[in-house]
Amino acid sequence: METVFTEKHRLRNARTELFAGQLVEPFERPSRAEHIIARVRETGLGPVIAPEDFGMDPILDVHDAKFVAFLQSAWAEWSATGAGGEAIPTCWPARRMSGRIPTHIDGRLGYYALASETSFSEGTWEAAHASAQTALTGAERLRQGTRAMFSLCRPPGHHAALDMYGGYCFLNNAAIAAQYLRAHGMERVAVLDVDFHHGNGTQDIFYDRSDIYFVSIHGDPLHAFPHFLGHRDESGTGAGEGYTANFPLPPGTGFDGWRIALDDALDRVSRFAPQALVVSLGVDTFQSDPISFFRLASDDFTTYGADIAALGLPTLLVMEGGYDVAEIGLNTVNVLSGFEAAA
Ligand code: OKP
Ligand code: ZN
Repeated sequence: METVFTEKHRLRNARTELFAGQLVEPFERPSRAEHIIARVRETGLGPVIAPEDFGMDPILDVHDAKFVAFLQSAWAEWSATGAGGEAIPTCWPARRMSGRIPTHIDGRLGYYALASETSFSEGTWEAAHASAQTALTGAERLRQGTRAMFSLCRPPGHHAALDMYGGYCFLNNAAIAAQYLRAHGMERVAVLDVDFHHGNGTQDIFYDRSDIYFVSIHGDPLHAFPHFLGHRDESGTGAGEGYTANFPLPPGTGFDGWRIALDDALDRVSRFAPQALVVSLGVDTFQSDPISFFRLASDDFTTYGADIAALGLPTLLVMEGGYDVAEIGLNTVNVLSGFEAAA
């Protein structure tokens, strides 16, 4: 399997994350990608290629233009206030308040953020843009007939919605790739999200559409971030009714329970009969992930990689979460090599 990767991910290197009432070193840190690419190289998974530049159009096909302009200018606007730290929203358009977009950066942060743990730092836009191009390059290789690609995206993307960032995500890499495949000849594309957290952004972007099927297996939002989306009864709206499926699972879920949900999810993908599959690949389902509550072991990642390959679809695996940094390379590449062995 080929991997798409660029060192530009390092431009996303926030110093702070609001966690447990304190500003701590972010869980989503550059060393995550470094461990993964090291394991890709050491296992000889396949060639590592640099992303090409597909420009802004495929990003604007998925995200709101004013939101994207905000991401591009947020750091400059924040720095201009003379603030000493990184940009963290402190107020939101809560229930029964106005939906007007504020002028001041403090208001704009709250308008476009869906959570406050994700500090906006210098270089964030540049890294997010490169991450989206990494996903697009994988999509383009798939379109040209490659069976499987790994886009080693960082920062991750699946929480980024039409016009919201947060949960460590700015641009929705998987959604941008899926939409690119739709715009370039594929009639039906499925997105399977196996990250521990619900892919609220991807669901939001495709919720009213029947041409992109979205299915997610994740920690029950009653107990886990993003808390306000990902319930079992969310199944799409309008023309998209029946084209979203959610499998929220309880704290302590191990591989046996998780795999039953995966079988169901794969069955639905198979019945949708897509021309390609995009996998939002997070390995924060691992038993010792510091912010999650599933119990998968390292070998389980190999097993489910093979399960996904058995669909027989052109498959783009897009990196999302995973925060046990010491094991992230092993767990991620286990999915990829499990896929390869069964493909
Ligand atoms: C991003 B991705 C835990 C708070 C968690 C943010 C988690 C973002 C996960 N108490 N806050 O889906 O891996
Ligand atoms: Zn996650």
